[in-house]
Amino acid sequence: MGKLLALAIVGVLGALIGERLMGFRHRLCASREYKPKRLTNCHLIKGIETGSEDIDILPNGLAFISSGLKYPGIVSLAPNKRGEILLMDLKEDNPRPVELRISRGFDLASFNPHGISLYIGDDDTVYLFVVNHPHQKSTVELFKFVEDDNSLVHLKTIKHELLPSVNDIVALGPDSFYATNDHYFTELILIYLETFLGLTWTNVVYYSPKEVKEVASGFYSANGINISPDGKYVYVADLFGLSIHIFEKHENLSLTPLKVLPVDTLVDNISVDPSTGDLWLGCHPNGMKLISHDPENLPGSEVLRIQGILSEKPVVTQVYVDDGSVIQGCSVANVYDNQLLIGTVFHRALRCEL
Ligand SMILES: [Ca+2]
Ligand SMILES: [Ca+2]
Repeated sequence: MGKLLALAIVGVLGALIGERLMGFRHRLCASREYKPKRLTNCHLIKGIETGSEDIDILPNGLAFISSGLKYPGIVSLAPNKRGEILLMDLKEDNPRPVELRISRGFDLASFNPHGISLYIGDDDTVYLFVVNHPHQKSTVELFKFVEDDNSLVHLKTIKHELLPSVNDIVALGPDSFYATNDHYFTELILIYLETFLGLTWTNVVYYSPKEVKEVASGFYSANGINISPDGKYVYVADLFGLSIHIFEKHENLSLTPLKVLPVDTLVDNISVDPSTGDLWLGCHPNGMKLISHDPENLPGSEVLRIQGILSEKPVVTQVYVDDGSVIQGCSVANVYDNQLLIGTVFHRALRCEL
């Protein structure tokens, strides 16, 4: 009888693990095969070799790029090099990225920048919010951009218990934002367990110096976040949920879920074209390749454009796909005029003419 019971327990456990494994593989699009779809006029951006995780662009064509992310479970091509914020003027004929100098007193040695967001104040001051992971913790750094000097003045570091594992942010004011947490746990072993089991415990948090509160929850892994040009809707990428969540934003900063748009890929950051309201998504077409990083089977890149996101039938267009031979691990796509910038978690960056 004892043996029978043991056998039954082993059988049930085996079935449970098998079921979780199937779900895990599905959420990573582990079996997905894809063919490259190239644009005719693309060039690798010189000087970016070790990541361009997030890109935000000012209305005057200045693009800010976060580079050098070290993220648990993802390869880094320069593990001992600190991160940096690069600036590129997209109005130039042949734009080149330059590193922005950061004011004294900021701990540059442990700078590990991730998601970013720009905000233009009433007096035209440009604020740059940067998710940072010094020593694998999560903070949000607030900077003021000084254009004459190609520099960032550090204003403050924001830490909060509701911001334990921040991936991306969207600025709402000179010191307020929505942030996504991409994991519930902060210890590596528990992060792996949470991901494998498919727990939907991650969230979106509103932060201001006066109030901090959770405004949305129930994501497998909340990643990119952005806002519509009129400021009325908020878009959140659920990386392992293979979907975009659309929320209505209210005056008291709470969010109401409107709908979920499934996409067959792992969406990382979301950019919004300020003139059309179109969404540009940097995506990982096969998450298993991203985490395994096998040189024989490189992680690919995919860029999607969504038109009419609020309509009954949004149009989803696959704009660019690469098998990793050009760029690996695409995390962001952003547009300015007829230029498309494609950034990656740990690899190069591409500039294409549309
Ligand atoms: Ca961002
Ligand atoms: Ca991200």
